[in-house]
Amino acid sequence: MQRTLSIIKPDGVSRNLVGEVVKRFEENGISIIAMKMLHMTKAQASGFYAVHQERPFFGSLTDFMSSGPVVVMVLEGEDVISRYRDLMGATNYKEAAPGTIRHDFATDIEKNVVHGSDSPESAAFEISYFFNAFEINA
Ligand code: 3AN
Repeated sequence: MQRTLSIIKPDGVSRNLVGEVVKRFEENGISIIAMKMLHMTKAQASGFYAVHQERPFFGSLTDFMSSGPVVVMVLEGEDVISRYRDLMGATNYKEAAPGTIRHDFATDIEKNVVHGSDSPESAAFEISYFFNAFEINA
């Protein structure tokens, strides 16, 4: 069993896509074992994306991620890190395969509806960034 962090980004929440994303997890046998809505400060978004701090899009990305509420979830399942990344689709929605969340809903390379951890190490960091042990219903 593996865990990963999912974020429905501010564009996904404001466009009423929470149910659509959650439905895709439930239909694909991915369990949601923790979930909450929160609105990050710019500093909190910068801490979350610290690995990208040298990238040219860092300022814009952290402005966007702190622009409105997000829904954060811990997902659990076999091989869930790569299974969830397959459901999300490529970072650039123009390259995302039909039927993926980003292909179906993203409008921009930055405003691409969802985030998912890319490795077991980043999943551990990202889950602990938002959830304590009491909030995870294992
Ligand atoms: P992913 O979310 O697919 O793992 P990362 O980790 O490479 O992609 O990038 C993190 C986030 O940064 C992306 N979800 C997207 O919002 C934003 N991003 C990535 N590449 C670009 C880019 N070239 N221009 C603007 N924003 C980007």
